[in-house]
Amino acid sequence: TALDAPVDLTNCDREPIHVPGAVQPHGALVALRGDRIVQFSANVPDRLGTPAGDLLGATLDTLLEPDLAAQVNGALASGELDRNPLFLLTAPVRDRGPFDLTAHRLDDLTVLEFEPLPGALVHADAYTLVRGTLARMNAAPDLARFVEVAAQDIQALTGFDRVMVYQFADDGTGTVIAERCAPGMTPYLGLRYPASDIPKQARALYVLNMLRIITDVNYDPAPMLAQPGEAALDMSYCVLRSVSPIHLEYLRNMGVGASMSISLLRGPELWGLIACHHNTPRALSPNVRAACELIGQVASVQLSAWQEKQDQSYQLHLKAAQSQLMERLAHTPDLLEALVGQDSRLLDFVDAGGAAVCLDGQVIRLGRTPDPEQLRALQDWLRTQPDSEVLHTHSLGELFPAASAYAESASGLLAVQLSRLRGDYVMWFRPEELQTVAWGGDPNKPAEVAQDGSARLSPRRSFEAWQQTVRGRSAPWLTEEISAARTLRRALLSLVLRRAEELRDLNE
Ligand code: BLA
Repeated sequence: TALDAPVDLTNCDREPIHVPGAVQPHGALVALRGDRIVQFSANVPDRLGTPAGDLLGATLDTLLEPDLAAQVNGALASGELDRNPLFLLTAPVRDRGPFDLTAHRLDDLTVLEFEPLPGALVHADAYTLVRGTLARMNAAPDLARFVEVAAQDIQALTGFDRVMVYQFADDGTGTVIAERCAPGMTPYLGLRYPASDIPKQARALYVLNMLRIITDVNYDPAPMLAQPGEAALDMSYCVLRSVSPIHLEYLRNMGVGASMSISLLRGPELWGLIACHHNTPRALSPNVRAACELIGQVASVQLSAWQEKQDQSYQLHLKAAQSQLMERLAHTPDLLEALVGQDSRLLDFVDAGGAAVCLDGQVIRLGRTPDPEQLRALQDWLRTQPDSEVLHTHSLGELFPAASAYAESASGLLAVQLSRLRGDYVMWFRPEELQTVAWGGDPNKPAEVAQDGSARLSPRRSFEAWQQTVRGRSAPWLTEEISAARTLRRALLSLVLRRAEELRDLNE
């Protein structure tokens, strides 16, 4: 599904980057179905020395010396190369010098990629280095040191001028949390970047494929040529995949000559990237890339463990507060007393700054809350909200403008509805978290119109730090907190129901 309209800011998340129809031209690509060539990059004749007219429908013998072709065919047929991607060999191709040859299978196709040896750019002993890295990452006492080790060692392994660990927040923005850069370069450490800098189809691709490299941001793509009727090649797993022109422009505007990034996953989700820049073009051999991927994979597992540990201890704390409250509800006949009486842990229940219980026309407040009159207005507004059995927001003022007046104490609201009719609610409030965010460039100007006045948008050119103070927002409510509120709602409703029945029985 090629895009008809030119790619711009409004549709760049629809650019089908996995089927670019071209490769980065320092290497060459050939795709086979069975033993026949069905697609190749237009630079194969130039790079590998076979005339274009001889390729489609031919076997590998046309392309490689008979010995080498036999070796590759044998390896592909042996079935021992079932892992994807397959690393085959370093081999001379005719008189064109040695190439690194890698292969992978996708559906019924076999894709061969030829890359010229990067010569001096191969690290002498990747294995020893990676072994050291794994030990150092293992010994890191905390997440901060851990990502520091990752940045430092990826730089040592690859020689990139700048290596950053980039972490995504829930809203898709990303912050540079660790960095190593060559002397004289402006550091990006601590800067935050808008979610739109890495569109969602790119994030999805980066979950499938852990590593991508742009060897020279100034390249002219080599288009793919295919047999009639052949679908455009899915390059999700190709190392030579030609990348989005928008992103190339972005990198050029940043003064970058080459770029590589390695995915950091937490379970099935993209947690972050190890992003690398070089001031000039840079290629890495397949074994150095494989070492980078290994570090990325191990780092992903360890990151997940760090986060799990953090989450678990908080969840234990929540559970304790929650079971205490449930206990009180079971033993204290008066609901209000159980919720807000002495030693109540209602505030701890979801780690709030304040809470209010509106029940049977009474309003009881704990901690920092809006004043009673403001609470009544909020209650009225809540009653007009559809589907609001449990309503949560970390920027109440955006939904209910009157709340801006008390943003300081209550930018976050988690409200449990007991009876919309009577206006019975339990509410928790979170204070404003004044955040000063250092953006890498003005986030409100993600693009500018090209100089010739055309409508085509290009990424913003300013990468100067841009300060913004975010107001009217609290820390977000966590999934566990929201589900605890749902549980409390069910418990309260069944209590209310039981008491109504008891009352009825008494009256009968
Ligand atoms: C891809 N954007 C990327 C990638 C990064 C960034 C790391 C992954 C590819 C790579 O390794 O180079 C963003 N790079 C950054 C950021 C920093 C950095 C934030 O170094 C900070 C220091 N990009 C835009 C806009 C669009 C866009 C406005 O800024 C679209 C209109 C698109 N970015 C875009 C696309 C890709 C991308 C399409 C995918 C490139 C590909 O893999 O083909």
